[in-house]
Amino acid sequence: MMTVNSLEIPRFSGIRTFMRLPQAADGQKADVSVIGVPFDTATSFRPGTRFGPAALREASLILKPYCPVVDVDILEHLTIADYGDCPTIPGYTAESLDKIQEHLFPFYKENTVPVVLGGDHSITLAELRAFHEAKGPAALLHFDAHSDTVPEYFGKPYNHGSPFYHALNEGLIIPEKSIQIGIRGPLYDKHILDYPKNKGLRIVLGDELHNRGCDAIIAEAIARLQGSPVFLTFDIDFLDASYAPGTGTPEVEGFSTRQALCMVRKICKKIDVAAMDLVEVLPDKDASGITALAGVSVIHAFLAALAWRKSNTPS
Ligand SMILES: [Mn+2]
Repeated sequence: MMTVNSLEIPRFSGIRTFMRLPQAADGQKADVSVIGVPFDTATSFRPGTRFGPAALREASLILKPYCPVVDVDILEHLTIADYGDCPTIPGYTAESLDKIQEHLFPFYKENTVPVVLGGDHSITLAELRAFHEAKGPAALLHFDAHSDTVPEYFGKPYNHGSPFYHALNEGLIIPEKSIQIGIRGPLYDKHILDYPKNKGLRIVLGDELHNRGCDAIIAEAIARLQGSPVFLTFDIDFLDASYAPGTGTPEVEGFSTRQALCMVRKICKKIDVAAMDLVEVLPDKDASGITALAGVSVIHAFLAALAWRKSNTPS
């Protein structure tokens, strides 16, 4: 599947699809399926991630297919198509989660790797439900400043701070094969992480990642995730607020874009990632576009690792 030749047609021209790749017609199959989920009703603080998919597509115009770090040409080994946006019902979280799950299910059922552009982090619960329905429980590789395991907000279950509480509760993820990386910032109380920890989820606090370094955590993540189908969810606020100001709940004491790309490339070369999402990009607060650029770069890092795996697997 060919992208537009940016040496002939300038990359700032044309209709915006992810990486200028073809917009897929119904029934068309690709190794990787890009789908936007423009939903931000479940945001606890500042809203606006409903415009995330559009901003990510715009930022992705700048991406090129060859990754020198991994030494792989993504489009040489993967067909990728943009399937447009998933329908949602603004203002109605539970109903939207059902709609998102229904819309995404065929992608998880097919032999394709869905890459979802968020949207607030509540959408990952719908993705994990669809994933579970199609493939069974997932091993979770989760980059975030927040654990997102709060049982309820304002007496209501669905919020962008609660998807992994429900994922654990509904058996959508295998806790002993899952890992959260980069969790930091002040919490509501001392015991708020007890539930996921007691379930067996590995939570790598941001402070631990800073102290032990990326390589130690990369090795631990690979050991934990290897041998299972993995769901990768990347909340852009894993990055420090200085690298990703355009997000709903930014946190300081975080990580650089370079550290994130390095971790994603190294981990994803060694594990079987069956689906990913990139959530919480908020364009209104992203004055210079660096957050969306960081977001699509994380996706590019993942695609490079996926292409590398394909090129190194004997067929
Ligand atoms: Mn999150």
